[in-house]
Amino acid sequence: MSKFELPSLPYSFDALEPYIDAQTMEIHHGKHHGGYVNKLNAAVGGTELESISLSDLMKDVSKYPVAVRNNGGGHFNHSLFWTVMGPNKGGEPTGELADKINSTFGSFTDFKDKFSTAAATRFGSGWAWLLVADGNLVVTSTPNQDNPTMDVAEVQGTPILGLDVWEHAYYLKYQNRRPEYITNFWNVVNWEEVAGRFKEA
Ligand code: MN3
Repeated sequence: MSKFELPSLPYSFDALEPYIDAQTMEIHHGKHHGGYVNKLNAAVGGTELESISLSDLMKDVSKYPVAVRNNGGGHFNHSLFWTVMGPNKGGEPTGELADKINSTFGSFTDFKDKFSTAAATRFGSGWAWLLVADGNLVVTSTPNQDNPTMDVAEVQGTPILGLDVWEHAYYLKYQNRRPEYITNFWNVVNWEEVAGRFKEA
């Protein structure tokens, strides 16, 4: 049992201040992400799903109980989310990723606008994504804890950047001001990590 584990945060809870506050990070990581891990383990424990990797669970998620979709998605999404942020980050990507963003979206500013709009217009709870599909960069969003690696996703591919727009991700600091949270997110994006994921996609 306890097959899946909550990964430790790669920085301190207050590392993303003032953009994301320490209390939000502590609750978000420990209670929310921790809760998805516990519920995922409960859903697969003692079943044949226990031997299947998280990425394989995502790929065929339509075949499994909805608890796997919700909590497996929650575990997958947050595990990515923590790593694509960091202290003293932000700025702009460089190298191949920067070139691809420019050729796909026109400019880095155009890309940011498109991603921010996807994040702001996702109704209710969900995620905004930058993903790679057939070598192309695509911006999309998903509801709840769905992600582009799931067979149920409208737009499928390998996510390289994700933004959690559930209220639990920003409400303590921003209340209903989701657009302000999205604007500030750009100050903590770890572009080295995103570029590494782009290379591997
Ligand atoms: Mn969350």
